[in-house]
Amino acid sequence: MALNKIILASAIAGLFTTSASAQELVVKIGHVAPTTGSIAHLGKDNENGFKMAIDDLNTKGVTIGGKKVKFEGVMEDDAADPKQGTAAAQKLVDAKVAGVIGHLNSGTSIPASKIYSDAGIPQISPSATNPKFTRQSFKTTFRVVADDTALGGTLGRYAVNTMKAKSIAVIDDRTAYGQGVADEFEKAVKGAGGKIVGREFTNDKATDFQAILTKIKAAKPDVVFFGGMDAVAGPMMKQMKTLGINAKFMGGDGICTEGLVKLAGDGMSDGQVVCAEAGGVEGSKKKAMEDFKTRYKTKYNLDVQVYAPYVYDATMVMVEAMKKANSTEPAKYLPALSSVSYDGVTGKIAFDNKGDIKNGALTLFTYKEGKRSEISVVQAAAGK
Ligand code: ABU
Repeated sequence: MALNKIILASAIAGLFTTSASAQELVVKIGHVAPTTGSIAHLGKDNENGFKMAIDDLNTKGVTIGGKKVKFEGVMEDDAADPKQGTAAAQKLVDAKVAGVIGHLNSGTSIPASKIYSDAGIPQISPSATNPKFTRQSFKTTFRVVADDTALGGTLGRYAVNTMKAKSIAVIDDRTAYGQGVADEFEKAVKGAGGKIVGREFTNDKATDFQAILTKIKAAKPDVVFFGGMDAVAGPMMKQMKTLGINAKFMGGDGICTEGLVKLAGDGMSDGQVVCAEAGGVEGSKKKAMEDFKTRYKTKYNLDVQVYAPYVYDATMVMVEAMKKANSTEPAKYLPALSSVSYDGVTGKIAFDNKGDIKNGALTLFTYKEGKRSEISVVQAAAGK
């Protein structure tokens, strides 16, 4: 009798176990960033933000359509190269991911967006700021940061109206982001009545800027704006110092990183740099962002570079749409993503009809004593 009871209990337990595991749904979410190459420190920062979101979701537990979901991150490296970007996108489509967070760069996010659109897979970039990204009429394309019109426009007006710059030189790295943000900056400077005394370009792998900086020195600018990333900006600032170019240095979110301090070394002086992150929180919302940065530091023993909180929120907002739609199928949760409203660590996230964040903000920063130091948060819409 006792033996029969044990057999029956085991059978019931077995049935329960089988049924519980049948109720678990594995959902793959892709992530792409350059985790090799000169901005690998930024790509890894993004990837860490993504892994933190996946870990938090799995720890907390998410149930969708009556099934417990186990999220699986599928991470790809595009090396910030447009060709590798499209190859990574195709790999993720073939792996049947339910959505993609990325890419980091505009130059990779834009070509990859067509691949995701053709496959009907939602893509949220945490950092690609070229306006074209969301202006291709793709229903699957979203971003959680303000764009280069806001970044370049705000910085251009700030240079003329607040910094009272009289003569401004502009350099860009000819990438979709660098050239785009520099063009917007130049337009805003001219619109505010400022004077552009030089426009030069380099590339995103360059290390020697002697030729263009010598030309710029002759134009005697009081501000040099660089459209590009911190890996190029750092050595450029060092060479400006060597050449005796005593100008303020401005740039968009691509240079506005914790890493710029090390990359510029003694080429950076206190208050010399003014840059903008393509997002920002004020007042009571700051606590969530600060808490995120503390948790990130504890988990990875690293400081956030710039984009990790935006990657974290992009992942969370995608899952929020899945929960709202009660489905992880792209075609079913995509409409919910378009109309989502989510309070994240980077503020409120809701999208306009292009897939751009509504009411995006910017944060102006400088650097003091080797640390990024906030100047102010401004509303991006006011800058457009
Ligand atoms: N937004 C700055 C870096 C990423 C990009 O747009 O290329």
